[in-house]
Amino acid sequence: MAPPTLYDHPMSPPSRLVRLVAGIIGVDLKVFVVDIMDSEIDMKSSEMLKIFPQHTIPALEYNGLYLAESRAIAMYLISKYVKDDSLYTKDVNKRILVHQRLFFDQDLYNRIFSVFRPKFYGEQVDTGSIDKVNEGLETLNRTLDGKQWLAGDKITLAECAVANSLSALEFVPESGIDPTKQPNIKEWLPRVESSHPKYGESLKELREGFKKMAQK
Ligand SMILES: N[C@@H](CCC(=O)N[C@@H](CS)C(=O)NCC(=O)O)C(=O)O
Repeated sequence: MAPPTLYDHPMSPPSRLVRLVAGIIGVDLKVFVVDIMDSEIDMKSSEMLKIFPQHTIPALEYNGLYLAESRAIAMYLISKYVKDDSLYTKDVNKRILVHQRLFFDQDLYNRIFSVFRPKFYGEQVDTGSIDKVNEGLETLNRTLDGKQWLAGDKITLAECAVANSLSALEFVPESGIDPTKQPNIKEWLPRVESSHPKYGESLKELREGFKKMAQK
């Protein structure tokens, strides 16, 4: 059977989460890169909205299923292709903690987005947005107090999501936001990144992409 189709872009942080998770669990996806910055592409046309229900990338298409939201796509891929309990346990009392962290991550990522979005448009970042990211990092740091992992005693999908969100901060070093100023994050992040070679590959791809963008 044909693999699911992923519509994404290698420099879109939510897209990178799906690529990372697919890589870790070893699922081959048919990938179509969509350049949402291309003015020729109308993401809000009725044809496009069928594939991109929220006019956003990433989006997944599989046997008549059209799915938006990177975290939901990642949950779907793990639920469908991973038979054991790794990354996304089937135990509801443990799984709900993974969900909680994923909802937290959605909010954290939106805060981070408010800091790097202005750079794309040559605008100034306001200090309030920077404060909100730092406040989110303090919460993350507290969540990790006395813990190795975010949700339970094993690495989960929450780690993929939060580490991926934090990597987007590499785009805005001038913001002065440094997650590793928080002691628990400083210990946790390398633990996550060394847990699977796909993290290193994802970061390398991101850094090369940033370099190319800066040259432009
Ligand atoms: N919460 C969504 C966010 C997706 C998102 O905002 N994607 C951006 C690219 S990084 C996009 O497609 N923006 C186009 C738009 O909002 O119309 C997710 O995690 O998938």
